[in-house]
Amino acid sequence: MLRYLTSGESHGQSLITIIDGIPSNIELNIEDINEELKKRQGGYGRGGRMKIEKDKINIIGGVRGKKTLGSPISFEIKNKDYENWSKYMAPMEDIYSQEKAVENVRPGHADLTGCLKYDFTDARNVLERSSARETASRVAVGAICKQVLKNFDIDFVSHVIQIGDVKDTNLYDFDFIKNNVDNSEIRCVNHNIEKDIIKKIDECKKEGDTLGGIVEIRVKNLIPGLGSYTHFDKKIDGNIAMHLMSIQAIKGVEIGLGFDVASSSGSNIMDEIVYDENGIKRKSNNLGGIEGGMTTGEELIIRCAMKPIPTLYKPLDTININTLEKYKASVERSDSCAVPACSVVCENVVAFVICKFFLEKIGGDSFIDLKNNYDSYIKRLGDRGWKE
Ligand code: EPS
Repeated sequence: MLRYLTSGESHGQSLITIIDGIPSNIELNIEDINEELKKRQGGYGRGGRMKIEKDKINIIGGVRGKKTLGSPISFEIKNKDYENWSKYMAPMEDIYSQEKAVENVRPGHADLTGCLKYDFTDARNVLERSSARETASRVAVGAICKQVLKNFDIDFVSHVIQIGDVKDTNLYDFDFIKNNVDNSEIRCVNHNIEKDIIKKIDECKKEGDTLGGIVEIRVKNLIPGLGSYTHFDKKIDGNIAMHLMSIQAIKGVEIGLGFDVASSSGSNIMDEIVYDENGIKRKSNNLGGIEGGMTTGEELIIRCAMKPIPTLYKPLDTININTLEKYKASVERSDSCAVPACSVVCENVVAFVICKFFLEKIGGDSFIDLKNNYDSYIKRLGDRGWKE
């Protein structure tokens, strides 16, 4: 079973990750992993921290001579900012915790409930781990998973379709998004609305406020049958939603038409099935590539709504958690808009889930076993009328 664990605080020494279940003899390209990390750091609206960090993966175990060993892969992403924080964050030394204490808990962040639950008088103990800094680990995990799946032509892309109230309602081809998204500093492929969004982020930043938005993730060249209808926890849509909802600030996930399915009749929603020289296909893809908790082989279309970051330079009303007196919330360095970065995070989180279900369906301890099992499944599907 593919699984991973992450550890590390936002201003601690580093982020540590162990990923277990990647088969042996998968070639890894470190530049591609670092490129994903770089994309996560980018995007118009990011705060000061991204000027300090240059996230890079340092693989420690589970890989030899650029090939996976089939054993757990461990890696580290260093926090350069630790140099400025060691006297407040050192794990095993006396620290000056009071100087960086956060007592005026920020509405919308984990601060208040985290302090109550874990019995802290300083919300720094909470925010250091609840920070979206942790998503650097998740992106690197997804980037490794993508390198497994690229051997089977499974490809991923993500883009921003809404920031604040500026929305792009077009549905683009996968390749169009792939070819254009990295040229946009807000990861939005519609250049007509790009300027409006940048203006909106600038205005928001000036007011000390933050903006959320919606990102879309696409996966192409999938095979039918990842996931299962047979039990609730085997459904791939349920797993995708669970992993995406666990990303900091995500408040909604939809697949295909998503919430719009509710306002239309069944005959307008279901994707009719045809068989011709291209094999078994659907005439449309309203259900976003998943039926009965399984991939259909059509493109996966997923959207996520991100709330505005709760750390505001224009702080809201709150209380001091220790005195319970009324205060304005603590002001911490923050991003005015992290929606473009969020699209990179969501894409890589989906890559992990797809890889997990792919490995479960296809199986194999080594790349060659995986390849043989894949070919045999594709052949069997071919006998039933499905074509790649
Ligand atoms: C982040 C690092 C953080 C923030 C942001 C995401 O850096 P710092 O706290 O040092 O400014 O930029 O964190 C949050 C949005 C949050 O809510 O904590 C990163 O690496 O993505």
